[in-house]
Amino acid sequence: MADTAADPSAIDLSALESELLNDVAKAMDLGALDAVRVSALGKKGRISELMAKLGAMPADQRKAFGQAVNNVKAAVSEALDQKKATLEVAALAARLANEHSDITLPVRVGPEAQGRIHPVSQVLDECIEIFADMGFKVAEGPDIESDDYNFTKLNIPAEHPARQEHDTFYLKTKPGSNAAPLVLRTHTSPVQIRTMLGQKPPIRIIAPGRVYRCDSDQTHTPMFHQIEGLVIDETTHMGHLKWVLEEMCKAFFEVDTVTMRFRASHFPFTEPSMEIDIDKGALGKPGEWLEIGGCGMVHPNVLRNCGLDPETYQGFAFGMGLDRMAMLKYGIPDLRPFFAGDLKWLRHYGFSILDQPTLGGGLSS
Ligand code: 2U9
Repeated sequence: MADTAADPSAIDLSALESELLNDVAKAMDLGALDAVRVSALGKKGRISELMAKLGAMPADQRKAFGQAVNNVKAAVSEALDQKKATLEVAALAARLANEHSDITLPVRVGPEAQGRIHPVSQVLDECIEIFADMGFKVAEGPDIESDDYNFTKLNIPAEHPARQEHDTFYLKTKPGSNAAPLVLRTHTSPVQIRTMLGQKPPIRIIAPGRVYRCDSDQTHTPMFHQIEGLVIDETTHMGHLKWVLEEMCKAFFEVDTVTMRFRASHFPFTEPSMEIDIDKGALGKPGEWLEIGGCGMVHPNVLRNCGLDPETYQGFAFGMGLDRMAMLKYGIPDLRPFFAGDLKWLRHYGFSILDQPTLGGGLSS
């Protein structure tokens, strides 16, 4: 037998080629094929080792033998490439036959579905939807107000006892200044004052927003939310006021009928003034009265203070606490967690951002 280690030209190249081509043909998957490639063409592969020995051969043999090894290498490389392409097509066909996507699976929950709308925002959105349907526009104003807009123009002059009842937060004035101090608004009524000063009737607005009173216990927080409404026209009367509030309560509590009681009261900015009670039947407990806000016909002095002649114009106003409305509608027992930023509470009492309240689609569904 020829010593191929000492004389590589003695090797039977055509037998080696057949052997390697046979190995390629037998490889059943891409892993097995790669093992054949490494055994033939890898660094220590059989063809690579023959190539490495070329340098040590006598020059007259080197060219012909090198050529012959290259032919084997080319044949094996081509067979490897072809087989690889065939196996890749087969592997893809097998994946397509076995793997499938279930397009009926629910969408994975993303951040937009995990976020929660605070009950106060939900109730505000519900109120805006209800009042917009009755033709009201939303009006807004600053949280820091002048004493004039928050009190004086609303028929609450300096020294009026109602100022004490409002537990007002006053902002510091410059030392030596005798200008009236600014206040954190104690109600959203200054928004209606600004509206009346800025536009002629007919006026039909709601004014929702934060209000501040220096008061805190189980049922009061120093900041809370109100929604107030104002309608000014030439013939607007108490019948309109009662109808608007009744429609509002039916839509808000999502019931067909609601029994209401307008109890005589007193506010400086309305005359006559009333407190609004509803029968708890709307909440499933008939026979008990529940106070939900106050209302009245706008006081002639307030109209005059805003440049409107009370002989020509009249109208009504009302006010309700949004936090209290959220507690009533959604059975939330305590006011304090409204402002605690507790995610566990928000996950329990909050609303999906994907469910926008609409009158047609349901306010709270
Ligand atoms: C103007 C004229 C009149 C708004 C009104 C009430 C009665 C009222 C309370 C409800 C619950 C405040 O949050 S609460 O404690 N509000 O009882 N508010 S009439 O009257 C106005 C407003 C603006 C120019």
